[in-house]
Amino acid sequence: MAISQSDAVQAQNPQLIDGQVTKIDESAGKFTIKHGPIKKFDMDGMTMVFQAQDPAMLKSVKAGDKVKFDLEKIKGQFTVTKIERAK
Ligand SMILES: [Cu+2]
Repeated sequence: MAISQSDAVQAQNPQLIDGQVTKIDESAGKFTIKHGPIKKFDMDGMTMVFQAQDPAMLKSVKAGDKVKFDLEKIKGQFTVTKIERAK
């Protein structure tokens, strides 16, 4: 009953949401993201505008980039708290 280390599944953060940035509005501090289903907010896939928690996030990705991101509801507003380019 040997367990092969090579069978180890690459860990993925299950909380990150798949999406694609369609627009970045630096003056408003917002992203438009076409996102996949978001279980924690009971949302299906759609395109919507999100506040960036940190303005630097707006420079870390470009329109057209596939991304993985995390979302929180802060003061009633959906806010991207983390975003990274998908590999
Ligand atoms: Cu949505």
